[in-house]
Amino acid sequence: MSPFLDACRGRPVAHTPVWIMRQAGRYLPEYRKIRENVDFLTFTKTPELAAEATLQPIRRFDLDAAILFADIMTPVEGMGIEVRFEGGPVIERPVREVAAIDQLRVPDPRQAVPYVLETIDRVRAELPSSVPLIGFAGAPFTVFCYVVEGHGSRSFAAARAFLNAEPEAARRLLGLIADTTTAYLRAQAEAGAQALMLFDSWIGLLDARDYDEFAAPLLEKIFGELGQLEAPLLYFPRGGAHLLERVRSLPIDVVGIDWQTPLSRAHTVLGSDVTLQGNLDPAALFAPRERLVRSIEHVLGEAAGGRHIFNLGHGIDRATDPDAVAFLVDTVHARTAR
Ligand code: 1CP
Repeated sequence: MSPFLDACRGRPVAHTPVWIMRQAGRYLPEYRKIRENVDFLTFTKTPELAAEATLQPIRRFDLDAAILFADIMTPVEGMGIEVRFEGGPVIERPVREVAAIDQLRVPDPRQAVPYVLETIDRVRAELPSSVPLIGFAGAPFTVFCYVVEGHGSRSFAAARAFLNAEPEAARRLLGLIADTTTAYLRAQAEAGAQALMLFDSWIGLLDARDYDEFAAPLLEKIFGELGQLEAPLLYFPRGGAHLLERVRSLPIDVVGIDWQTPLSRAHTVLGSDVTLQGNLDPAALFAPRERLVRSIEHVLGEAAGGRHIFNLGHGIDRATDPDAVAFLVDTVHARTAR
């Protein structure tokens, strides 16, 4: 019995399930402690540590799902692209030429990321059966943004320039990322991940025409192939309010909604056959309790009458007080108990 998996599938639930994007990480003192002497890359490649980071928020809070501790750039190294982390991901040699794309490959996850599969195995052995494990990857366009730009950015101008200057080469690169992603997520499910989520943090940078040309066919292919597995499929098109009519036609179970988009509006556009996930502003966790309760109630009101998984509208801020997260989780459960 898992309220999270039931909500993904649109089955009745005893309470609205809740988990928090980026729930493992720097806002938790116990994470900072085990990260103290290990760099991020080594940390993600050490199953004992990555499993512990995945489980830490589950031990502390009454969350309804766990999410694998890894990064959206984790599968990229196996393609032949060197990544390091300086706060965020940094690509040693950004991919911007046809010749560089020709050198890339679609790796076998068992060879490229055995540590991820072992982490999943370790986590599943310790999770209670009511708390499923979410496996995840970055969506092709978002991974493309980092691989071409070379680092984080607000506008990803170089990546979007490349898309327009070299559309054929860009499509090849996007296709390689998509095939890597499909194999990576399938391997996660085979290793024990019970739901699969694609983070498309930068898809909102594309207009609808470019979404149709460069993103939609790959998302359809990835989700179409993964749809044969048992795991529900989740998609988070951050900043994609203008794309929701299109997202509606993807073969997915759950759409993550950012906090700028009212859930009632998302529901109107997406219809009743999909579960909405979100969308409290992460900054609301800094409010005094009464104000936080009103914000939680507002989200629940916006979601009323539809399929809903409570979450933030983007990742939790690292300065958040963990006690506010405990309060949030317990409040959602108490207010939605049926
Ligand atoms: O030292 C540290 O702790 C590094 C911070 C960190 C962490 C904890 C990074 C670097 N990645 C992660 C783990 C991570 N990343 C998880 C698992 C933990 C959890 O969610 O509980 C997940 C799901 C991600 C996903 C991720 N990484 C996204 C998509 C979601 C989002 O927030 O938009 C993106 C865009 C990244 C790239 C990335 N990795 C790390 C950072 C700081 C960033 C953002 C870089 C930027 O654009 O500035």
